[in-house]
Amino acid sequence: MALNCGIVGLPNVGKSTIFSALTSAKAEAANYPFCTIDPNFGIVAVPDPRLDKLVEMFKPKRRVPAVVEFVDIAGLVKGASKGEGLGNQFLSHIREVGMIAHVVRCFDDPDIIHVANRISPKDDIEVIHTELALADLETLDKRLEKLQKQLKVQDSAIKKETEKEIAVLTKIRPALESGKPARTVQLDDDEKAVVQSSFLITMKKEIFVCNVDESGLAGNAYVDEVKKAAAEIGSEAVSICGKFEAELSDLESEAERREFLQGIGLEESGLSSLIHAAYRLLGLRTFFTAGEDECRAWTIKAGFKAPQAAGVIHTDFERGFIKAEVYHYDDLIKLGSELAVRQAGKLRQEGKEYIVQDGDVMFFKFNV
Ligand SMILES: Nc1nc2c(ncn2[C@@H]2O[C@H](COP(=O)(O)OP(=O)(O)OP(=O)(O)O)[C@@H](O)[C@H]2O)c(=O)[nH]1
Ligand SMILES: [Mg+2]
Repeated sequence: MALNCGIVGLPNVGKSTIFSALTSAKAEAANYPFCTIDPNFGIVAVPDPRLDKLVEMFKPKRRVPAVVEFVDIAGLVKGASKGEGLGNQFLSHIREVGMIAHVVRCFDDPDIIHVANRISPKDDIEVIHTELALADLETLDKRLEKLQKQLKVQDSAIKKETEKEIAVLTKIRPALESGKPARTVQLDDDEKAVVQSSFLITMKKEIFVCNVDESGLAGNAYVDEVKKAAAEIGSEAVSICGKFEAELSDLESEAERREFLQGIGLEESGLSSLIHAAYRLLGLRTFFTAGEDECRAWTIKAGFKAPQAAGVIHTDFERGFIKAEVYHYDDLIKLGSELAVRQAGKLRQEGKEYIVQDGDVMFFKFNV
């Protein structure tokens, strides 16, 4: 269940620059709006120093980090839902991502065209939110039309489900109509489960990415504006400077990267602050499997029980789950080796009801 993340924003704000810097893929970036037409897909390893430490201890043949997929699409302009610019047909490429990264221009440079001829993060964000809401309104209305037809069927169970979905969609509609994200509508868990299948983009969590230049990394007035907008919707904003990020990802060793970051007064890279924010907002957790063959990080949702976590590795593991042997990464570091963990009685046998914790090192016993 790798996390995937769709990048949206106005044209020419630096989406492809950031995408390339994050993924080391070379997406075309140029100083004209609508440079990107076909979507770019890229995969990055989730930076996790714990996995590096496990590799140091187990010296496995393979090191497999968790990954995040990014999708970079064409920019949206005001009126995109009515066909302005390239329209919003490209949104179909991000309908099924787990999260939205909304890139906002937070740098001054008279040479780089801004489609509205002014730099105003607040207005830019509003334009994108309106266009996404209108795109969702279109999706929602199509769905409603289909559901209305479905109401005519005789099967009472289907009819009941259909009525339920119509009720939820009708509840969401006014928000979209006024340009607000669907996620601003209060829904209970039942209702949320109903809309999941209709792929509303504005139901997804959204993180703002401030595209800053070197001087903006320490913060600037534009970044403050974005942070305020993020706080209003219970989200977060991270700053990324494409140039720094690209240089950083070219460095070979962890020590070099740390030195580079310290040199500019940062604790972590833009990539890792973005991924950490995403894990926080989406409630994602990491567990590990570690041995001589392979050390690997796995992504799960908070609250996953042991069999569900096993299912992320292989469906057979979930189906035939017997038990899990578990210890915590922190105990391994404290005690120095797996053997020491065992001897200290910190390796536990856990059953079907065990809720996997972030940093657990797990070994599953199963039978199929
Ligand atoms: N000065 C400056 N220029 C930047 C920065 N980030 C991106 N640019 C430039 O802005 C222009 C647009 O960047 P892109 O990455 O192509 O923008 P985009 O959002 O993908 O644009 P579309 O695909 O057209 O929607 C390019 O010329 C970049 O080099 C920055 O932080 N500072
Ligand atoms: Mg682009």
